Amino acid sequence: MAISQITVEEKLERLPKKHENERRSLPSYGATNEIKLIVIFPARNEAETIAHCVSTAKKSKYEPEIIVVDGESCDQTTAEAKTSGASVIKQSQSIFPAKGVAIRDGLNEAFKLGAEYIMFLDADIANLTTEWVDLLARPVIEKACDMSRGYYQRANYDGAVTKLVAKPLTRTFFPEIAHFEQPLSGEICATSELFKALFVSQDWPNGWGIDIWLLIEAAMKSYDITEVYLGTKVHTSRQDYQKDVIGLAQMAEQVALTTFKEAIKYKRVDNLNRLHL
Ligand SMILES: Nc1nc2c(ncn2[C@@H]2O[C@H](COP(=O)(O)OP(=O)(O)O)[C@@H](O)[C@H]2O)c(=O)[nH]1
Ligand SMILES: [Mg+2]
Repeated sequence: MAISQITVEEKLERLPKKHENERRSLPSYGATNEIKLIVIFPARNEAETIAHCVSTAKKSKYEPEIIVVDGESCDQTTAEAKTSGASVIKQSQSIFPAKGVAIRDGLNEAFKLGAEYIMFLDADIANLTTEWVDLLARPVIEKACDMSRGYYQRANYDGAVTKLVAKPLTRTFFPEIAHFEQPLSGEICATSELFKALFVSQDWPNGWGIDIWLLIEAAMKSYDITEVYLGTKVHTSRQDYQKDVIGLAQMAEQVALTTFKEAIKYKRVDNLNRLHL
C-alpha cells in the first residue's frame, strides 16, 4: 500500500502501466460531465448546515448528484436538503447511532444510480467548500488511488476518539495504517468498485465503527489509499462534546470494539504479545 502523504502529482508519475491507457482516455479538466460522481451525506438533525453542504457539493466541477440519507431527523434537515437540490432517502433501520446503516443505504442507492465514484461527507460541516469535493475526487478519478480521505489541522482539544482510541489501536493491530492522520475521517471518496467489494461483507458495522472499518477493510484488501489535506474542519457536533466528554463514550466504545473485531478477523490479536508495557 502506498504511503499517504505523497502528492497526487507524484502518484500520477508512479501510476502502474495497467492504468495508463485508462488515464489517457479520461476527459481533460473542465470536460467532466462523463464522470459519474455521487456525493452522499449521512444526516441526522443537521438542518443548520445541510443546505450549505448540499449546495456547495453540487458546485463541484465533477457535477455530482447528491444523496442525503436521513436518520429520522426531527428538524428541517429533509426539507432543507431537498430545497438545495439533493435526493433524500430514509435510513432503512430505526436504530441509533446508525452512521454505518446510513452509509450502506447511501451506497445501495448510488450503485442503483450507476455511480462510478462515490464520496461521503459529513452533513454538519459548517465550512465545507467546493474545493474540498474537487480535491477529494481528483486523485480517485485520475486513478492515482482507489480511496482518498480528508484530513485536517485539528486543535489540541479536538479529536479525542481519534487520538485516544483509533490511533493507538490501529498502531497495535494494523501498523500498516498507523500513518493515517485521521482514521475516522468522514470525508472519503472511492471507486464504486472498491465500495462494492466491501459491501458484501457480513460484518458491516451499523454505528460509529463504520469509519475505521472502511479504512481497515480497504487497506486489508490492498486498495491504494491517499490522505488529502483539507485545512480546518468546523463541525457542529464538536461543541456538544466539549461541554461533556461522556458524549463521546459510545463512539469510543464502538470504534474500539470494531477495531478488536477486525484484529480477530485478520488474526492480529497476537500483536499484543509483542507489546512491552
Ligand atoms: N442517517 C444518519 N446519519 C447520522 C447518524 N448519526 C450521525 N449521522 C451523521 O453522520 C455524520 C457524522 O456525525 P457527527 O455527529 O458529526 O460525528 P463526529 O463529527 O464524528 O463527532 C453527520 O453528518 C451526522 O448527521 C444516524 O444515526 N443516522
Ligand atoms: Mg461532526
